[in-house]
Amino acid sequence: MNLTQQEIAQLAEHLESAELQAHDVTKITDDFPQMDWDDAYAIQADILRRKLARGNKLVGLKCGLTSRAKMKQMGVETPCFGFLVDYFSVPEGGEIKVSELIHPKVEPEIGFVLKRPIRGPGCHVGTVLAATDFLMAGIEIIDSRYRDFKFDLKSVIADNCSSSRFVLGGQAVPQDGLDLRTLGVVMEKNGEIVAIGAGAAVLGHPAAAVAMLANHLGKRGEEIPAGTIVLSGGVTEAVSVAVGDRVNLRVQGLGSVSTSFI
Ligand code: 0L1
Ligand code: MG
Repeated sequence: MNLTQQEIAQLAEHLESAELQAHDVTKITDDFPQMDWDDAYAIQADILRRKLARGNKLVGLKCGLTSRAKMKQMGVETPCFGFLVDYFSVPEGGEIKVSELIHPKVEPEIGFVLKRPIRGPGCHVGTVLAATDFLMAGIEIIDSRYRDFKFDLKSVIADNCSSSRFVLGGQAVPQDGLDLRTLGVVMEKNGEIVAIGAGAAVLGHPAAAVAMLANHLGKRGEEIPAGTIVLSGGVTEAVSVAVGDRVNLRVQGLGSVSTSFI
Protein backbone atom coordinates (compact mmCIF):
# COMPACT_ATOMS: atom_id res chain seq x y z
CA MET A 1 0.00 0.00 0.00
CA ASN A 2 1.25 3.48 -0.82
CA LEU A 3 -1.23 5.72 0.99
CA THR A 4 -1.21 6.47 4.70
CA GLN A 5 -4.19 5.60 6.93
CA GLN A 6 -4.90 9.31 7.14
CA GLU A 7 -5.00 9.67 3.34
CA ILE A 8 -7.28 6.63 3.06
CA ALA A 9 -9.68 8.06 5.65
CA GLN A 10 -9.57 11.49 3.97
CA LEU A 11 -10.35 10.02 0.53
CA ALA A 12 -13.17 7.86 1.94
CA GLU A 13 -14.76 10.94 3.48
CA HIS A 14 -14.26 12.90 0.24
CA LEU A 15 -15.97 10.23 -1.90
CA GLU A 16 -18.73 9.45 0.58
CA SER A 17 -19.57 13.14 0.96
CA ALA A 18 -19.84 13.39 -2.84
CA GLU A 19 -22.28 10.45 -2.76
CA LEU A 20 -24.38 11.75 0.14
CA GLN A 21 -24.47 15.34 -1.12
CA ALA A 22 -24.90 14.27 -4.77
CA HIS A 23 -22.07 16.32 -6.20
CA ASP A 24 -19.31 15.17 -8.52
CA VAL A 25 -15.54 15.21 -7.99
CA THR A 26 -12.48 14.63 -10.15
CA LYS A 27 -10.91 11.19 -10.13
CA ILE A 28 -8.78 10.72 -7.05
CA THR A 29 -5.76 9.28 -8.87
CA ASP A 30 -5.22 12.78 -10.33
CA ASP A 31 -4.11 13.87 -6.85
CA PHE A 32 -2.84 10.49 -5.59
CA PRO A 33 -1.20 8.83 -8.63
CA GLN A 34 0.77 6.51 -6.33
CA MET A 35 -2.43 4.81 -5.12
CA ASP A 36 -2.35 1.01 -5.60
CA TRP A 37 -5.11 -1.65 -5.76
CA ASP A 38 -5.00 -2.33 -2.02
CA ASP A 39 -5.31 1.39 -1.33
CA ALA A 40 -8.35 1.52 -3.63
CA TYR A 41 -10.12 -1.34 -1.80
CA ALA A 42 -9.05 0.12 1.57
CA ILE A 43 -10.78 3.42 0.70
CA GLN A 44 -13.91 1.48 -0.33
CA ALA A 45 -13.76 -0.49 2.95
CA ASP A 46 -13.49 2.75 4.90
CA ILE A 47 -16.61 4.09 3.16
CA LEU A 48 -18.43 0.91 4.27
CA ARG A 49 -17.08 1.35 7.81
CA ARG A 50 -18.42 4.91 7.90
CA LYS A 51 -21.88 3.73 6.80
CA LEU A 52 -21.99 0.85 9.31
CA ALA A 53 -20.94 3.22 12.09
CA ARG A 54 -23.91 5.39 11.13
CA GLY A 55 -26.26 2.41 11.47
CA ASN A 56 -26.58 1.31 7.85
CA LYS A 57 -26.66 -2.45 7.20
CA LEU A 58 -24.66 -4.39 4.65
CA VAL A 59 -27.20 -6.22 2.45
CA GLY A 60 -25.20 -7.41 -0.53
CA LEU A 61 -22.21 -7.37 -2.80
CA LYS A 62 -21.75 -6.48 -6.42
CA CYS A 63 -19.53 -7.39 -9.28
CA GLY A 64 -18.95 -4.60 -11.78
CA LEU A 65 -17.44 -4.25 -15.23
CA THR A 66 -17.93 -7.97 -15.89
CA SER A 67 -19.19 -7.72 -19.46
CA ARG A 68 -17.19 -6.78 -22.56
CA ALA A 69 -19.83 -4.12 -23.34
CA LYS A 70 -19.31 -2.48 -19.95
CA MET A 71 -15.51 -2.75 -20.07
CA LYS A 72 -15.50 -1.17 -23.53
CA GLN A 73 -17.97 1.53 -22.47
CA MET A 74 -15.79 2.54 -19.52
CA GLY A 75 -12.37 1.85 -21.12
CA VAL A 76 -11.16 -0.73 -18.58
CA GLU A 77 -10.11 -4.40 -18.79
CA THR A 78 -10.74 -5.83 -15.33
CA PRO A 79 -13.86 -6.40 -13.19
CA CYS A 80 -14.28 -4.70 -9.83
CA PHE A 81 -16.22 -5.52 -6.65
CA GLY A 82 -18.26 -3.40 -4.27
CA PHE A 83 -20.85 -3.49 -1.50
CA LEU A 84 -24.59 -2.77 -1.21
CA VAL A 85 -26.14 -1.28 1.92
CA ASP A 86 -29.76 -1.07 3.05
CA TYR A 87 -30.67 2.36 1.68
CA PHE A 88 -29.46 1.40 -1.82
CA SER A 89 -32.38 -1.05 -2.02
CA VAL A 90 -35.53 0.21 -3.75
CA PRO A 91 -38.71 -1.90 -3.72
CA GLU A 92 -39.84 -3.43 -7.03
CA GLY A 93 -41.89 -0.81 -8.90
CA GLY A 94 -40.65 1.89 -6.54
CA GLU A 95 -39.51 5.43 -7.26
CA ILE A 96 -35.97 6.77 -7.22
CA LYS A 97 -35.33 10.45 -6.49
CA VAL A 98 -32.94 11.81 -9.11
CA SER A 99 -32.19 14.80 -6.85
CA GLU A 100 -30.37 12.39 -4.51
CA LEU A 101 -28.09 11.26 -7.33
CA ILE A 102 -25.58 12.88 -9.70
CA HIS A 103 -26.01 11.33 -13.16
CA PRO A 104 -27.68 7.92 -12.76
CA LYS A 105 -27.53 5.09 -15.28
CA VAL A 106 -29.34 1.75 -15.22
CA GLU A 107 -28.07 -1.69 -16.11
CA PRO A 108 -29.61 -5.18 -16.15
CA GLU A 109 -28.24 -7.57 -13.54
CA ILE A 110 -28.69 -11.18 -12.52
CA GLY A 111 -28.88 -11.46 -8.73
CA PHE A 112 -27.63 -14.54 -6.85
CA VAL A 113 -28.58 -15.46 -3.28
CA LEU A 114 -26.49 -18.27 -1.79
CA LYS A 115 -27.73 -20.94 0.60
CA ARG A 116 -24.25 -21.43 2.04
CA PRO A 117 -21.17 -19.20 2.12
CA ILE A 118 -18.39 -19.61 -0.43
CA ARG A 119 -14.78 -18.50 -0.10
CA GLY A 120 -11.92 -18.59 -2.59
CA PRO A 121 -9.39 -19.51 -3.73
CA GLY A 122 -10.50 -22.10 -6.23
CA CYS A 123 -14.15 -21.11 -6.65
CA HIS A 124 -15.58 -21.66 -10.14
CA VAL A 125 -18.95 -21.69 -11.86
CA GLY A 126 -19.77 -25.11 -10.34
CA THR A 127 -18.97 -23.92 -6.81
CA VAL A 128 -21.35 -21.01 -7.23
CA LEU A 129 -24.17 -23.01 -8.81
CA ALA A 130 -23.93 -25.70 -6.12
CA ALA A 131 -24.22 -23.01 -3.42
CA THR A 132 -26.95 -20.93 -5.10
CA ASP A 133 -30.29 -20.83 -3.33
CA PHE A 134 -32.13 -18.71 -5.91
CA LEU A 135 -31.75 -16.09 -8.63
CA MET A 136 -33.52 -12.76 -9.12
CA ALA A 137 -33.75 -10.22 -11.92
CA GLY A 138 -32.31 -6.87 -10.88
CA ILE A 139 -31.88 -3.31 -12.12
CA GLU A 140 -28.76 -1.66 -10.78
CA ILE A 141 -28.61 2.14 -10.71
CA ILE A 142 -25.01 3.23 -10.93
CA ASP A 143 -23.96 6.81 -10.21
CA SER A 144 -20.24 7.42 -10.41
CA ARG A 145 -19.17 10.25 -8.18
CA TYR A 146 -16.62 11.18 -10.85
CA ARG A 147 -17.38 14.01 -13.25
CA ASP A 148 -18.85 12.72 -16.52
CA PHE A 149 -18.25 9.09 -15.39
CA LYS A 150 -14.55 9.67 -16.22
CA PHE A 151 -12.31 7.50 -14.06
CA ASP A 152 -9.67 4.79 -14.02
CA LEU A 153 -10.15 1.42 -12.35
CA LYS A 154 -8.47 2.32 -9.06
CA SER A 155 -10.55 5.47 -8.70
CA VAL A 156 -13.80 3.60 -9.42
CA ILE A 157 -12.97 0.80 -6.96
CA ALA A 158 -12.40 3.41 -4.24
CA ASP A 159 -15.79 4.89 -5.17
CA ASN A 160 -17.49 1.54 -4.39
CA CYS A 161 -17.77 0.77 -8.12
CA SER A 162 -20.36 3.54 -8.65
CA SER A 163 -22.91 1.71 -6.45
CA SER A 164 -25.98 3.75 -5.72
CA ARG A 165 -29.35 1.94 -5.83
CA PHE A 166 -30.73 -1.43 -6.91
CA VAL A 167 -34.17 -2.93 -7.48
CA LEU A 168 -34.88 -6.65 -7.37
CA GLY A 169 -37.76 -8.42 -9.10
CA GLY A 170 -40.46 -10.18 -7.16
CA GLN A 171 -39.52 -13.73 -8.17
CA ALA A 172 -36.93 -15.92 -6.46
CA VAL A 173 -36.16 -18.68 -8.95
CA PRO A 174 -34.06 -21.80 -8.30
CA GLN A 175 -31.32 -22.11 -10.91
CA ASP A 176 -31.94 -25.83 -11.60
CA GLY A 177 -32.76 -26.27 -15.25
CA LEU A 178 -31.86 -22.70 -16.24
CA ASP A 179 -28.89 -22.18 -18.53
CA LEU A 180 -27.70 -18.78 -17.31
CA ARG A 181 -25.57 -18.32 -20.43
CA THR A 182 -28.57 -18.16 -22.72
CA LEU A 183 -30.95 -16.19 -20.46
CA GLY A 184 -32.31 -13.38 -22.60
CA VAL A 185 -32.39 -9.89 -21.10
CA VAL A 186 -34.51 -7.02 -22.45
CA MET A 187 -34.39 -3.56 -20.84
CA GLU A 188 -36.90 -0.87 -21.78
CA LYS A 189 -36.95 2.84 -20.99
CA ASN A 190 -40.34 4.52 -21.39
CA GLY A 191 -41.59 1.56 -23.41
CA GLU A 192 -38.68 1.61 -25.90
CA ILE A 193 -36.13 -1.21 -25.91
CA VAL A 194 -32.76 0.31 -24.94
CA ALA A 195 -30.62 -2.78 -24.29
CA ILE A 196 -30.74 -6.47 -25.20
CA GLY A 197 -28.35 -9.17 -24.03
CA ALA A 198 -27.82 -12.71 -22.83
CA GLY A 199 -26.27 -14.00 -19.61
CA ALA A 200 -23.09 -15.15 -21.37
CA ALA A 201 -22.15 -11.49 -21.85
CA VAL A 202 -21.02 -11.63 -18.20
CA LEU A 203 -17.64 -13.39 -18.37
CA GLY A 204 -19.15 -16.25 -20.39
CA HIS A 205 -21.43 -17.22 -17.48
CA PRO A 206 -22.87 -14.92 -14.76
CA ALA A 207 -21.80 -17.39 -12.05
CA ALA A 208 -18.18 -16.84 -13.18
CA ALA A 209 -18.44 -13.26 -11.88
CA VAL A 210 -19.66 -14.50 -8.50
CA ALA A 211 -16.81 -17.05 -8.40
CA MET A 212 -14.34 -14.26 -9.18
CA LEU A 213 -15.79 -12.24 -6.28
CA ALA A 214 -15.40 -15.25 -3.92
CA ASN A 215 -11.77 -15.66 -5.03
CA HIS A 216 -11.15 -11.93 -4.58
CA LEU A 217 -12.64 -12.01 -1.05
CA GLY A 218 -10.74 -15.21 -0.21
CA LYS A 219 -7.45 -13.35 -0.71
CA ARG A 220 -8.60 -10.99 2.05
CA GLY A 221 -9.76 -13.78 4.36
CA GLU A 222 -13.41 -12.95 3.61
CA GLU A 223 -16.27 -14.86 1.99
CA ILE A 224 -19.62 -14.37 0.29
CA PRO A 225 -22.10 -14.97 3.10
CA ALA A 226 -25.26 -17.02 2.68
CA GLY A 227 -28.49 -15.07 2.22
CA THR A 228 -26.92 -11.93 0.80
CA ILE A 229 -27.73 -10.61 -2.68
CA VAL A 230 -24.85 -10.65 -5.16
CA LEU A 231 -25.21 -8.74 -8.43
CA SER A 232 -23.40 -10.34 -11.36
CA GLY A 233 -22.48 -7.12 -13.15
CA GLY A 234 -24.39 -5.48 -15.98
CA VAL A 235 -25.28 -7.78 -18.85
CA THR A 236 -25.32 -4.82 -21.28
CA GLU A 237 -24.03 -1.28 -21.42
CA ALA A 238 -25.50 1.10 -18.85
CA VAL A 239 -28.19 3.55 -20.02
CA SER A 240 -28.62 7.11 -18.69
CA VAL A 241 -31.89 8.01 -16.98
CA ALA A 242 -33.53 11.28 -15.92
CA VAL A 243 -36.60 12.54 -14.07
CA GLY A 244 -39.77 11.07 -15.60
CA ASP A 245 -38.15 7.91 -16.96
CA ARG A 246 -39.61 4.50 -16.25
CA VAL A 247 -37.38 1.45 -16.68
CA ASN A 248 -38.59 -2.12 -17.08
CA LEU A 249 -36.35 -5.17 -17.25
CA ARG A 250 -37.38 -8.64 -18.35
CA VAL A 251 -35.04 -11.57 -17.76
CA GLN A 252 -35.99 -14.88 -19.33
CA GLY A 253 -37.06 -17.31 -16.61
CA LEU A 254 -36.61 -14.73 -13.81
CA GLY A 255 -39.57 -12.43 -14.50
CA SER A 256 -39.55 -8.67 -14.68
CA VAL A 257 -38.63 -5.71 -12.50
CA SER A 258 -39.31 -2.00 -12.91
CA THR A 259 -38.59 1.37 -11.35
CA SER A 260 -39.39 5.04 -12.01
CA PHE A 261 -37.24 8.14 -11.68
CA ILE A 262 -38.87 11.18 -10.08
O1 0L1 B 1 -21.86 -2.08 -11.87
C1 0L1 B 1 -21.02 -1.83 -12.72
O2 0L1 B 1 -20.72 -2.60 -13.64
C2 0L1 B 1 -20.36 -0.49 -12.66
C3 0L1 B 1 -19.00 -0.57 -12.14
C4 0L1 B 1 -18.35 0.77 -12.14
C5 0L1 B 1 -18.13 1.36 -13.48
C6 0L1 B 1 -19.22 2.29 -13.90
O3 0L1 B 1 -19.54 3.24 -13.20
O4 0L1 B 1 -19.73 2.08 -15.01
MG1 MG C 1 -23.65 -3.21 -12.18
